[in-house]
Parts: sequence; C-alpha cells; structure tokens
Amino acid sequence: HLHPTHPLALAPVAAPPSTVDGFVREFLLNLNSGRGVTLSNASATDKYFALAHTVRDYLMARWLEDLRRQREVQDKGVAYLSAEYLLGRQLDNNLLASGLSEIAEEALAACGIDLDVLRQQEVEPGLGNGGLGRLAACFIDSLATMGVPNVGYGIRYEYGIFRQTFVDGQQAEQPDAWLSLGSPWEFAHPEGAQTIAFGGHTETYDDEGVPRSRWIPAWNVQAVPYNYMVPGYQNGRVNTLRLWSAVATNSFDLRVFNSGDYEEAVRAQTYAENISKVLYPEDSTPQGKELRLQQQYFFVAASIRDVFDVMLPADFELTNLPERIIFQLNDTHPVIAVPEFMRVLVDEKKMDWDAAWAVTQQCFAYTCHTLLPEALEVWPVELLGRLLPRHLEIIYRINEDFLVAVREKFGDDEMRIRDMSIIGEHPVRSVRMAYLATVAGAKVNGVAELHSQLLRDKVLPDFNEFYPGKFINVTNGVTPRRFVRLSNPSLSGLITDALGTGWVTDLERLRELEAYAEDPEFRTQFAEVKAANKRLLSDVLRERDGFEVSDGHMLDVMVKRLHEYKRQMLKVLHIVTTYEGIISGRVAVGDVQPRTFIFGAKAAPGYVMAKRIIHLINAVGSVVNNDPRVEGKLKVLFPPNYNVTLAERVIPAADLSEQISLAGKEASGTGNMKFALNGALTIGTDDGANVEIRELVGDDNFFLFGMSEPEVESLWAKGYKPSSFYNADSGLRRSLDLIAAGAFSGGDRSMFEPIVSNLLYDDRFMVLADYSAYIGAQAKVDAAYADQDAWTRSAILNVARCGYFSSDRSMRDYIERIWHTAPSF
Ligand code: KOT
Repeated sequence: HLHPTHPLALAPVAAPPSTVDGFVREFLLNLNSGRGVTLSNASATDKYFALAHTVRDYLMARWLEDLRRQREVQDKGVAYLSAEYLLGRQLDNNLLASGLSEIAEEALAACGIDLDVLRQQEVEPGLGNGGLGRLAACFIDSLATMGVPNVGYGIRYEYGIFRQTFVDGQQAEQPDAWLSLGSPWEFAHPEGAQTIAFGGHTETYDDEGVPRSRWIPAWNVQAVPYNYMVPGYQNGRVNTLRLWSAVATNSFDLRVFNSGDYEEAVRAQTYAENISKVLYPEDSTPQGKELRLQQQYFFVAASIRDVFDVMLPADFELTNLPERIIFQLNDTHPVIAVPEFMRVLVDEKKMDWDAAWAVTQQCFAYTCHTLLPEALEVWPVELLGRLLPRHLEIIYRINEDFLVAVREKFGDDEMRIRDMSIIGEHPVRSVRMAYLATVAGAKVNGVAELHSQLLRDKVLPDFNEFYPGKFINVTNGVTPRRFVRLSNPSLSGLITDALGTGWVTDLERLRELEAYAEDPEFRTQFAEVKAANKRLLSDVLRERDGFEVSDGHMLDVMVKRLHEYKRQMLKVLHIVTTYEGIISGRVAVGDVQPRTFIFGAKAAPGYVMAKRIIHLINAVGSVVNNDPRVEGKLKVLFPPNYNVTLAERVIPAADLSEQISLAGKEASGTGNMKFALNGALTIGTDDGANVEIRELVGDDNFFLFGMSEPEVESLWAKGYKPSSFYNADSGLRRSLDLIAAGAFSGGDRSMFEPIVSNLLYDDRFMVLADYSAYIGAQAKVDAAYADQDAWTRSAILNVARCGYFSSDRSMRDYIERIWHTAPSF
C-alpha cells in the first residue's frame, strides 16, 4: 500500500505533456473513459465535455499545489462574499489561461473536430444579474492572475438569470436550466457539507458563572460545496471559486419520514432544496423575500464555517484573525455574515464580546454598488427575528453600542440618532443592512470617484463624519483577458504586433498605442479590425436571431439591464426623432449617417415599466425596420437574452457606446469600460465611471451631454416639470406625440400611453430634461462619424488611454487600501 505521506502520494498529479500529441491522447482518454464513447460515435456534447475535462487535467496539478500551499503557508487571504458571479463561458477562458489554445485547436483538428463548434456547446453559467455579478467574476480572475490568495464564495443556483424571449415584442422569461447536462467545470464535495441552521429561539444559560446566550434552531439544511477552478493568466496559478448548493439533511426528513408522513418528508426536502434553486432576477430593486434572506444566510454561514475549518488550524489564536482573513462584502447581500461571525466568535468560540467585535471590525469590508434609495436592502425585524433570532439579538447589541458611541461624539441629537440607527422604524421596524455593513466594516468603498463622493456626501454623511477615513473609492475595472484578449482576438493581435505581449497583464501599456494613432497605416489596420468584428457580429446575429447587419452602418449600442435610471427611453426618443425627421421630409436622408441601433436588456420580471419599455423598443424596431423610406439608413436590432456570451461579440463590433444614465444614478458602470477598451467612442452623461473615462480619453474623444449631478439636484430643488420641456422642444413634442398616437402600436393609443404619461407627468429620471442635449450630442456623433479616419484616431486613443480600467488595477487598489494582502509565491 502507498501510505498517504509517501512522496508519490503527496506529489500532485503531473500535467499531461503540453504537446499536440499529449493533448490528443488526454482528450481521447476523456472521451473513452469519461464519456464512454469513441470518437466516431461521440456527440458534440461528449466532445465538449471531454475537451473541458482535458483542460481541467492540465490545470489540476497547479490547483492541487495551490490548495496545498494555501493550507501550509499562513498568508492572509481574501474571502470574497458575493451572491452573484456572472462568469460567462469557461472553456475559452481556461484554454487561454493554461496557454493551451493553439495546442487544443490543432489537437482537435487532428481528430477532425472544429474547436469553434465545441465552444458553442457550452451553456454559460448565468449566476448573476448584471454589473455586480460580472464585477465579482472579473475580480477573481485578476486575483488569480496576480497570485493573490483568494476564495470566491457564493451560491450554486440551479437556475441562473432567466432566458429572455420576445413574444409579440414583449419579454417572456424561461428558466435557465444551465445544469441540465451537468457542468464539466465543477467539483462537488458532498463530504464537505456544512449544516446550516434556521429558525427556533434563543435562551440564556450559565456557562460556569458566565451568562451566555445560545441559539436553539428549529430546522437545518446541508450546504454542499462545489469548487470551480479560477486559473490565473498563464502564471501557473489556480484559485478557487466555491459555490454552495442546498440539500435536505437526512436527520431532518428521516424524522418526519419515520413518523410515517412520506409526503411531508418530500415536502420538507423540497423546501430545503429551494434555497439554492433560483437566482433572484432583480437588479437594484431587492424584493425583501424570505427565501432571499435564507439564501444570503445560507451561503455566508457556510463560507464562514469553511474558513474556520479549512483555512485555519484548530488551535488558531482568534485575536490574530485579521492577519489571516478579510471578508469583502459585495454589496449588502452577504452582510448577515457580520452577526454570524460574531455569533461564532462569542457563542461558539466563547470569545468576549468586545474582543470579538474588535476582530470583526478588522475582518470585514463593504463595497456599496448603488445610490438608489430603493436598492438599499432592509429586512423587517419580524422576518429576521423569526429566521435568525440569535442574529437579531446580536444586531441589537451592535446597534446599542454603536448608538452609545454616536451620543458620545454628537451629543443627544435624537434626530441624528434615529437617522443613524441600524434599526429603522418606518414603514416597519427593519434592519438597515448598509448601516450594519458600514458600522462593521474596516472600510466602505464606492465603485467610481463620483459615486464614492456622493456616498460620503449624500447617502451616508453622518457615518462619514462619525468614521473619518472609513469611506474610500475604488474605481471598478474589467478583466482584459476576457473582454479584450478573448473577445477581440483581431484587436489583440494588432496590439501585440505593435507592443509585444505584456499588455494583457499590464494594461497601462496600452498608452504606447497613442503614438500609433498618428500612423495612417495603423489606423487602416484598426479600421479593418472593427469592420471584421462587425462581420463576425453579423454572422452571430444572423445565426442566432435571423438579423442582418448592413455594411457601412455605424453600430450604436446600448446593452445593460433595463432600468428607468439607465434611460433606454432617451435612446428610443432619439431613434423616433431621427425616424420622424426623415419620414416627414424635414431631414434629408442623405444628411443622416446610416446607423444600426443595437439593444440588449433584460427587465426584472416584476418591473412593469421596464417591460413596457422593452415592448416599445421592439415596436419601434418593427416599424422602422419595415419602412422603405428609411431602408438602408436606420435599423433597430434587439436580440433577446443578452448575456456575457453575446456581450463578447457585440462589444468589439460597436462604434458608439451609450452610457446615458441620469447623472448621479449609475454607480459606476463597467460596460462603459469594455466598450472604450474595444475602440468604441462613448456618448455619455457625467455619471459613474464615465467621468473618469472622459478625463482619461479627453473631451475630444468623448461625447458628453446632459445635466451634471449638481444640476440635477438643483432642478429637483426648484421643482421639475417635465411638461415644460415637452412644450419647449418641437422635436420632443413630435416624437412623444408619434408614440402616443399609436404610430408604433398599429394605431392603438393605449398601448404605450403609460410610458408617455409617465414621462410627461413624473419622469423621475429626467429623460425630457436631457432630451435636447442628447439630440445635440447625437448630431455631433453623426458629424464626427462622417470623417472615418478621424473617428478611428479617436477610437485608438480610447483604447490607448483606458488601461486604467483593468480589474488588475482595481485589485491592486483593494489590496493597498483595504485588504493589506500580498501576492504569494
Ligand atoms: C443590486 C441590488 C442591490 C444593490 C445594488 C445592486 C447592483 C448594483 N447590482 N448591480 N449593480 C451595479 O454594480 C456595478 C458594479 O459595481 C456598477 O458598475 C453598476 O453601476 C451598478 O448598477
């Protein structure tokens, strides 16, 4: 027998040889032994799975080695707690990271297989809604690439973000059964399951003279971990993403089963397993559902337990925890981790309260991703107390101590005390999760300069005064691996030809492209890359949706969640204005640049206005696309089910990036960065990270329009009347009237009436106030696009000057300002 401590047993598996032959051998082995098929009778799914397993085999040695080393070396690690990871397809990313792309392509070709066909087999794991979830995926990619110890913790939703279809132009939602064929990228560890308890009551008891509280829960579920490799970019480093899946506990259903109630046993099992069943599809509008709180507690409790079990030796000195671990809270969704951590330290590890609180305040940091008041999560005390009674007690105690300190600093200013309390009283007594996170966190960060400033000045000014230095900014970033190198191979080739290879992990090196912007030859090549990417997109949209993208059109793209604050309606009004101008003869067709408008957007299923806007976009599209008077000039395309996979094709093809939120509402945006890095010019407001993009690329290479945040504030203050803007602008009047008259609804005046009257009489996001500035800026876009060479020069400068928006830089900022961790080996 081989003893477990034998050198052979200790040494991780060796990777197969990195040659075409080695790859072929490993691939066929996986096909035969793993799938039970031969090459000649393998389905595309078989081949995709065998390929994925082959890539895994190459990464495995490094992963096992990194896991071993992370246990051995006592480095400080980052536990990123996020309810969402919008990963996108894994195959290409992992091929690239392992440096196997070419070998794999050749090896498959030798087997008569087209790699591209296998790529298409992968169902992307859509375990996120949008920006927040994609950011988490970019961050763990960067940490692995930088060699920083990190585990991403989250939920393995059985159903990710819904699949969107359009039925008569209206959104319909289908379940996203991404696991129906299984995932070749995951490693289940049922033996590592944690028991997570809920409900019940608390009691006090005498612990050898010390009065203590304990929690007597009523029910529990098992949290089964699934591990996913997070390979760094060609650095031999593999970190871990650990997602938890809920299964019923045996003891739980057996008890009921033994009582003879079989149906009840099955019902109980279903109840438990519901916890990780489905991702809530609300982006920026939490619904306050009980199951959602169950999900949140479920994954953070399992993750904290995991850190204690796996990362730390049993005899670890708990006061040293801040030297080993930092929990980063991705918005408020994981904030229930704070009282859970306190409960473990105080109730289970018997730590004294003050010492535990001192440790907790160094082990957590909180990222806020919004400014919308309706997005700030609150949990009714009634609900939280019913589900997590001990946690509610702990929150009350944290709040008591906090408010004592507030009184010490600010005096008995009852108004202020009420405003700062972690417990809000209206409309029902609730726990304000952002306040809890702020009180517990060592640092609180916003996600772009403007957002962080508004967080300090507008959202949490009392807290900022109480905790000077706690509020900081870390501007978001995106991974250049996925969003340039993989999604835009032609541009990447051009950049590498000019600069060499280092830019993929050192994106500031794109600066060196500035000089190339002045080189006519380079501009020609750059323009050819854009044209090629448009053709690729055209192929994808033809295949996917039967759409045709005409040659020579400007691609004007707005892809992001559908939300009123993002103002897709402004884009619609621009399209209708342009269309109306041409058909009325007021504008000569020849004066308009041919444009294709591309939308991608999912609406939260319960967000009625957002769904109406989707309907309107499709309605406008079908009229415009079928009107011979604008044929060849204007086209509106709205491919359904915008996701990471489609983003990777759309963004590299775009000429114009629409970032047109009302100033002060978009925390950062990250799509804006992806477009600029792929050589699109931005038309945008002074909002979120647009501000920083414009500062970097320069005013000449950015189409700024609309009110600034202070101007928005002062218009509100003096009383905003949207109808006055309607009355003052004839173009706006004609466009809104056209919609209201039923021009896009077959004469039906009622269909889009709620949109029109909302704009005229409410217009919370000031679409009408910014309309004329937007139309003016679009005229400048048209004029600029007429000079293709100058446009290309601007596009190159956008690429050259946006290296700052690499998520590697974001991670360096988190490391220096918040985590104080270091790359290991
Ligand atoms: C969702 C629910 C509650 C609170 C906030 C959100 C949220 C915010 N979801 N996505 N965001 C976006 O996060 C991105 C990454 O930071 C930002 O770029 C974007 O502006 C946010 O809207």
